[in-house]
Amino acid sequence: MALLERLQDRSAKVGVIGLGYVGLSLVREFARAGYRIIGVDIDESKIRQLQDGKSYVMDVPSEEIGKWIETGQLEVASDYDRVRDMDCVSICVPTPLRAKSKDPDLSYVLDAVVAIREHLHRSQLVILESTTFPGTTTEVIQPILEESGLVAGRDFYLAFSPERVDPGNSSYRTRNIPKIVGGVSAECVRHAEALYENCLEQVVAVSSTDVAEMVKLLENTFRTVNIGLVNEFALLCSKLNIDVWEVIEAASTKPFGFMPFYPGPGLGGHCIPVDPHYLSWKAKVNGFHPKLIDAAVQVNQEMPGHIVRRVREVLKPLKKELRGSKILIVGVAYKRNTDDVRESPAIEIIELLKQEGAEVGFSDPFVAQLSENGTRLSSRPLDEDALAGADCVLIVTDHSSVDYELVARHAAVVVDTRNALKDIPGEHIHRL
Ligand code: SAJ
Repeated sequence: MALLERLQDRSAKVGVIGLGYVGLSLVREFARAGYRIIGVDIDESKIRQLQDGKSYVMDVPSEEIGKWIETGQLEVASDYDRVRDMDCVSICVPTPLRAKSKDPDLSYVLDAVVAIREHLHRSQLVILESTTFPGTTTEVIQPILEESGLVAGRDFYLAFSPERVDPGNSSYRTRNIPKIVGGVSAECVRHAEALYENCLEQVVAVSSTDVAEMVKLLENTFRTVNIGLVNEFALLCSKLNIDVWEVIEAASTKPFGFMPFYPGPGLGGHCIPVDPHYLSWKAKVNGFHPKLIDAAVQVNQEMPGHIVRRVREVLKPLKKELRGSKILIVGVAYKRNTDDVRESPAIEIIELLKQEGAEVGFSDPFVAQLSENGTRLSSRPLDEDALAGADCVLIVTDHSSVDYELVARHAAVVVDTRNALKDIPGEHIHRL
């Protein structure tokens, strides 16, 4: 039976490469739609946890994983051989940046694609979901897969569909986030649509993989640039002694043409600080210099340094220097109510404070340990001792569960980078 029919009647065996927060969220929707799934991840510990019915992703419950494994609906493996049994393969591996050059690092994608090539078979559907620069699917992946002798659009199907998972967002899950799909040919799009239409509420086909790749970059670069704008506003407002938070709140009353963003200690996560670099890199290799995007990236990158200067400023009237001062950081995750510390600005802020000779500790209800420059810091309980024992309390992430009244009551001085203490008065509270 043709793949299209097997996708439509859900008898097709779907594969997911990369079982992180994106891959596992996709597995969940495939499972709910009734597909049989083969999940592959090179991290053996992930495979073991899944086989034991344990989840390591906040949004995918262990009970569901246990049920899929028990019923045999989900099989997981750490080797790519299982690709040969897949009718379609969704690639959900990381696309980070190279540490030094900040250039795109497609090594995880290339490893997966080279492995898939070894097992690629006729009428298989391959879909890349990882965020990347426009041209990746047709200029990088397609040639590698066609080294198998099979031709995309004729012998197998090749598409790009950007992941839009927002970890911890209970209103928008993979199922009800519209799914963008672009293909190497009309047939490729058609097959990718048939797969997703069975498990997601809305599928939006675009005219090419380049467009689909660019859609995701626009979405996230839009955020980076607007966060950069509001961070610059914060720096300007503090020069003019204007409360930027009040300005944003009042501007938000405009019912059209405005979308609030909020200043902060810098950009964290695996998307927003990364994606604009993928775009910039592609632009520059094509002789285009994205001035505005680069400027916004720079503003955001300078925020950790600004926060450290702010701490130094508030200690001065107390005749204290950073050197020898005890700084307690409240919240180190990259954004509120998540345990993810990837690219968190807190890490750079800790490094900078330590370079100035400060003694730094942290308290985060979601993060038990943090490794920074090779040393491991453990989260302290947020209690009166910890707060009163610090020369300055620095709020970097505004988790909802933190008792901010307690912080304001016992801290000698607070630098609040998230307006977490917005309704709490106090001369000792200093906002961005
Ligand atoms: N941030 C600010 N000010 C803001 C918003 C965010 O400083 O006004 C900071 C956050 O603290 C964080 C970083 O920017 O450090 C990124 O925050 P984010 O809210 O953009 O959250 P992410 O990184 O989880 O972005 C994801 C993205 N989802 C995908 O790429 C699939 C993004 O497209 C979503 O719009 C975003 O979640 C979301 O809306 O939550």
